[in-house]
Amino acid sequence: LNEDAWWRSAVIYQVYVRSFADGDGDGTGDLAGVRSRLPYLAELGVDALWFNPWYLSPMKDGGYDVADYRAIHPAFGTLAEAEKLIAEARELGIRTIVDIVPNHVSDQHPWFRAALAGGPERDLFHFRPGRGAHGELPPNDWTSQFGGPAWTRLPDGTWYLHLFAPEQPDLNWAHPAVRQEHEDILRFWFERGVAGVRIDSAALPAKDPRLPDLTEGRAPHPYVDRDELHDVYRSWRRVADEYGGVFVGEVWLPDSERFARYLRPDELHTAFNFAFLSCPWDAVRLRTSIDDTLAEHAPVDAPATWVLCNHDVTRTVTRYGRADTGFDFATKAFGTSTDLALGTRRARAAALLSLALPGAVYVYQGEELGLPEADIPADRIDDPMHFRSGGTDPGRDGCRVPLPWAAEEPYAGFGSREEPWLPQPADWPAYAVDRQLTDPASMLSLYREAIRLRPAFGDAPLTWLPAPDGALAFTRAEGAACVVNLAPTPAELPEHSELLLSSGPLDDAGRLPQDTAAWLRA
Ligand code: TEU
Repeated sequence: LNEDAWWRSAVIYQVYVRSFADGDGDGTGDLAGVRSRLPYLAELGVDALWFNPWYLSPMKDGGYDVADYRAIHPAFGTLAEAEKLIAEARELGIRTIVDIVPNHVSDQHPWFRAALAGGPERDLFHFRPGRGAHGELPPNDWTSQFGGPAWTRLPDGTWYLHLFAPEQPDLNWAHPAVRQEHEDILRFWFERGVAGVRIDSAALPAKDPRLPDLTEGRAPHPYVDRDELHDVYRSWRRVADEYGGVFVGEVWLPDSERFARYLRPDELHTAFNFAFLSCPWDAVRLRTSIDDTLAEHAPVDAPATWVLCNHDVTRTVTRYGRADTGFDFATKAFGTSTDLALGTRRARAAALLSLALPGAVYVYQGEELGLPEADIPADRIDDPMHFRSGGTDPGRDGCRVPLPWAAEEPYAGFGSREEPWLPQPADWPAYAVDRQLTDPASMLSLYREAIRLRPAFGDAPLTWLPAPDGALAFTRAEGAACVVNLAPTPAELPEHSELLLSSGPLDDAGRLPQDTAAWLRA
């Protein structure tokens, strides 16, 4: 495959810096921690690292509230250190992707502070008078993604728009200075050697200037997927092309045709495909999801991407381990319980499935360790989603817990001298990297083997093979095939094929048991 097209089939590892590794022992992960673990990432075999926002930030939303897009958060390190990290990773063959947040800034960003002081920077945001006799009601009926109204009132009586937390005021993308600034920010990071940019909330930045009520129900939507965005991303693409940089958009859209409109030779190279996050563990549904994804990408010649989890969703082994327990007469409710052994088996099979599909695969830190979702004690929750939902949503901290590196060390080897910013569950040492490295049956060993063997699938398209009910089988280049069995009946493997890797043991008759995947070569 052409070097320039590395992103078409890359394995991209997502680093949530705050929880990856603590280099200076203060309880928060940092760039020193990442640098010290680069050999681990190289041995895992990943092609690129995507860093969640590592910029200066009051951390009201895990860094998605950016106060300065050109400065590294002091708890993480310095800009010079980031440059070193980018160069050191590149020497190991690993590219870097940074996370740009165009929809909003922190309320501590100099622009918003100047706007609050009454400067012309007000035009860079959405300030409006309220409704009601005394302006005491929000300007419209929009709600925040984290719950509650999307508006906050200032002491002077005006309101400002925030689709997320109040500390994340939305930018006015109709203003030329906003566009100019973001193109400069892209240049700033491409100049520092980054190979790509993730675009946060990529379908949200443009707003209907009338800011109409949602209940007006008029199309197009006043803030989701507006046509103006395509012009913005076309000018971003011209910047990226100067540096050979690539984009991955976080484009949450239910309509696949609207989604594909972002994937153009003159717009975004790729976008996250979140379909597996909501797809049940069912052979027919998975196959349909894969076919739909491939079909929506084919006409625009963009590679598909595959995502099993990220920093916003319940960890994979927990999600796949949720078995509906039916009606519970004690609580008079339909309950769900989590069977982690089942979830882990399925997550292992899902890993082999994703890594065999055509396109790029994202691996979220800890996914390769099979970490479950953690329960966070109420008094330690950090995520604004929890607070803004009035406490009904547990928030996203359960998938953001500091990683276990060494079973025998304090805080499972995360590197902290004091308790890390989020507490680790008591069984975290059992998942530690050092334990898993010496266990050929561990999740980490499976990911390492799978990433090493993945080139066997080449860059050829997928062809489905006949498979028993409840199983999936497909082949790609040079006769490499993947079989996943979701059914209780063991599946026969194709004759005369060599087993490259399986997510669990075969049965005594050499068949593939339930919730197991295998890679084969004819
Ligand atoms: O998420 C965008 C987004 O749409 C979220 O509301 C997402 O649906 C939710 O987190 C799912 O649980 C991005 C980031 O990934 C997220 O971490 C940020 O909080 C958000 O943008 C605001 O920048």
